[in-house]
Amino acid sequence: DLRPARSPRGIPILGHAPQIPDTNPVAYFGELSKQFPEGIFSVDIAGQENVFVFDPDLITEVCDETRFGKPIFPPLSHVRDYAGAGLFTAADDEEVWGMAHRILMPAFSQRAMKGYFGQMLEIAQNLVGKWERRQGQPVRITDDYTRLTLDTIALSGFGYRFDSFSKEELHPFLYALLEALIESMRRSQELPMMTTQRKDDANQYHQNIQLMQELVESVIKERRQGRGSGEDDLLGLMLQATDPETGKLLDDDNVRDQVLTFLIAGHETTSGLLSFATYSLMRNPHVLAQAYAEVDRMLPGDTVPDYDTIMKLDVIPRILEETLRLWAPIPQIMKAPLADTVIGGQYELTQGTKTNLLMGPLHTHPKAWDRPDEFDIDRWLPENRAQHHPHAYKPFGNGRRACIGRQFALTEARLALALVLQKFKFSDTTDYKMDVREALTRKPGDFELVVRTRKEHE
Ligand code: MNH
Repeated sequence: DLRPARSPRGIPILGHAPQIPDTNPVAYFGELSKQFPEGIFSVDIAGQENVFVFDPDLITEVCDETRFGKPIFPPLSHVRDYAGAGLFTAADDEEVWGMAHRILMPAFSQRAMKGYFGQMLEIAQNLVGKWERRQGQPVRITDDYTRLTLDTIALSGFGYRFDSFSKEELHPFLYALLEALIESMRRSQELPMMTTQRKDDANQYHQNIQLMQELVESVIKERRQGRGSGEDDLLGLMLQATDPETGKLLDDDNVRDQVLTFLIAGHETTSGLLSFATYSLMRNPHVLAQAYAEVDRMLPGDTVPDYDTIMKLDVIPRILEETLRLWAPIPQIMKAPLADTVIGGQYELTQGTKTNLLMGPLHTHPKAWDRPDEFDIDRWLPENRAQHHPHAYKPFGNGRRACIGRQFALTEARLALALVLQKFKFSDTTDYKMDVREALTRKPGDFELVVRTRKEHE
């Protein structure tokens, strides 16, 4: 028999919106999920039905691309205010999505990763240099990983240098982005008339968007004026490659949208991954010891890592996979049924219903994971991996709208973690308590550790 998904108790007329906190709403939905062992619930947000799903078998149905697509609703429709019709925020049926996807895929092949390796290494060495100079001092870990990932995507994707490690302050682009993301989230939780009343916030929002777009203009201008235009990096493809299907080039507006999209999507999440991985290693000394042993075996002394060695690592990739399970930097993605449908044989979803996948509850669902809260990298040994539920792990999303930058992120993160562990020891002198900050993606807030080079203390 058919039934609607259950809802938490709400206030009539206003729905559940008043209970949803402005900060860390996804963490709140994760808490709510504990009241719904059936793995699905429904919440009214600003007058709209939102279904949340986290049972792996229900997720299996939602991941069926013949039945569900990626809709562009708030907050993503607000992110379009700056990312436009870039890959992340384009609708499934927008022609530019398919064009950009086909044009940019070659830039994310495994072979392409080898081509970016030199630039990834250069920036990772900048991080190491900074931490060597900070010997014995507390370091803002997440900020420095953000410098690393922003500089890496800008250099390898666009030949553009932020030089973040030569500056005390984070680049203004990052403050503008953070504020814009928070404003996009906030707008998605209120009625439009509330947004209209917040005039100062709207002004600030437009200034932030302008700052980001001006930066993008200068990235593109530098390429158009400067060095040879035959580059086969992301920007080279965006400016020169024709779509094999339509034979068309991306237009200038779309190139701008893509550059901003990649500057955002290409750094936020990887910085979160590295931060949560470092945190997890501090909390799991036996895993940290395995990681040091691997690095000392594969990269003894001051050996400079090369691409082939990084691809042969085993412990570090499993640390990253387990980190993405417990701390997925994108904690929620949205799908919607293409037509009225029923999932789990009983839950009716009408066409277009906002259907949110909750990564935290999915990635710790007892149906799919033993000792779900334990950080256990042996889950990712080949023999154990084969036993996993096929749809209980979605840190990179699903189907054709899954992350195009997955290999890029994993290559960059493997290299950075390997280099950092080759050089440094950390001590958690302030006994850091995890303080997750959500701004579409999530990262640890105010995460500081004292860094010391390993040589002098062994
Ligand atoms: Mn990434 C889409 C997670 C790194 C560029 N990315 C997605 C989605 C998830 C995701 C989840 C699907 C979103 C949705 O369904 O709405 N991405 C990650 C994680 C990391 C990551 C966890 C790092 C760890 N992503 C990167 C990097 C780049 C990148 C690095 C670029 C170099 N991601 C994208 C783009 C999309 C995307 C572009 C949109 C793809 C599409 O819809 O065509």
